[in-house]
Amino acid sequence: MERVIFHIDMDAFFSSIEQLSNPRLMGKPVIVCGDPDSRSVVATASYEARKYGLKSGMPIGQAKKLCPGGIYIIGNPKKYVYTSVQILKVLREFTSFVEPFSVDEAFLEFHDIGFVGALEVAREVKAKIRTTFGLTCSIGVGANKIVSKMASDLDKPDGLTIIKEGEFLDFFGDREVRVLWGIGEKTELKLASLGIRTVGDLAVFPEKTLRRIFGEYGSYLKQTANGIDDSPVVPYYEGIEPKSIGHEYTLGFDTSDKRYLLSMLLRLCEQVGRRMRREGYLCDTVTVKIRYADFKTLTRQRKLSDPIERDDIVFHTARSLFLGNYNGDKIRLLGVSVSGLIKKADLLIDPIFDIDKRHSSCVHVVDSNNPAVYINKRSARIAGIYLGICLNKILKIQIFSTHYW
Ligand code: DCP
Ligand code: CA
Repeated sequence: MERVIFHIDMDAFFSSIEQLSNPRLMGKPVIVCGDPDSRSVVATASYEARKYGLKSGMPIGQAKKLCPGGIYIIGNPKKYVYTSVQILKVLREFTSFVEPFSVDEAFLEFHDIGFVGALEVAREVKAKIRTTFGLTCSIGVGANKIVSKMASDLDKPDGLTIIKEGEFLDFFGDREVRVLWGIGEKTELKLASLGIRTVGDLAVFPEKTLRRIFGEYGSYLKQTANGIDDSPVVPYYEGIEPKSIGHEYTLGFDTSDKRYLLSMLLRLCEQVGRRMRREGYLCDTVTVKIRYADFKTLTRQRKLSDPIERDDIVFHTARSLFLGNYNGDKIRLLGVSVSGLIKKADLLIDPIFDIDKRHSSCVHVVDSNNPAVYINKRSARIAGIYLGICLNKILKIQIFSTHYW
């Protein structure tokens, strides 16, 4: 069965939605961020604002200097998640093989339509998204996920790029290795030390040597550089579980005040615990993230002896990780996440939580203040899965963190 994979990536997703909800914003530089008067960062900038050099993750102060006439809007995650769930539904009309990849990206798999058929379908998908939502997307088409993902980035916004089998290196051979999906800065440096600068260099480099240096990952590198990938598109209705649940917080000011930092850590642990219970998970690993004022970032994690869902144990572990690793310098951002998630419903024995009634009633009170996130029961299920997937993507994690909102 011949596969053709689409990667759909919505253009300037959050700001396009804001422009759509307020036509006066159309054609203007719109920046979606946290409180623009505090130390938040840019979540995204409309293409009009990108002309001034604005991009995701840029501190708001810097953005305002580059684009003083920009319209800075506090983001509304509910609206974005709602829209992405609706978009997924529309995509499901084209194929049942739809894998949400982040809040505004998805892979679609088609069988036996060939690249000519794919062009037609891709145009239909774009038209449908435009007429249904008034939004544009960019689509990459390829024989696998890596090729389609990289293709969708080539012609943004409102692009459509098809890379047929055997054409991957024509498109990417001369580009620097960092354009490859899954290659970070460290790998790039290591590759450079081997004289590998471009995708083409990597594509012809002996796999044996790569494996000796990078282990299994060496084979991945070689294959990716040749546009080879057989990873499946996993439709979301088959049940994708989140791998971690986390929150992070950029402090209002850099500080080394331990009491304040620990109180922030406690707040983060409560948020994480609340989410775990709401989504019905227990965890067995706690991770703490510390970003110092100079942006040096440290993450430390500890595995617990039993799966838990209690904030106090999460906090106790996070506190001990924090105190054991904190060097006393000023901190800019703190984060807490839990992983090793287990569905509570899948446990054969009662978790500690159910036995400890006192704690149970206590968290009930905490959780009852929780604002409703989901729109209705059905979309709650989809959004739950969806949020979970988003949490797995380092970048997208930030959407749901107090970082912005
Ligand atoms: N996002 C965020 N923080 C980041 C990156 C992205 O909150 N550091 C949010 C805002 C984006 C959305 O996720 O609108 C999707 O991210 P993309 O990287 O796909 O960026 P955009 O859709 O905004 O732009 P593009 O047209 O480049 O895809
Ligand atoms: Ca996007």
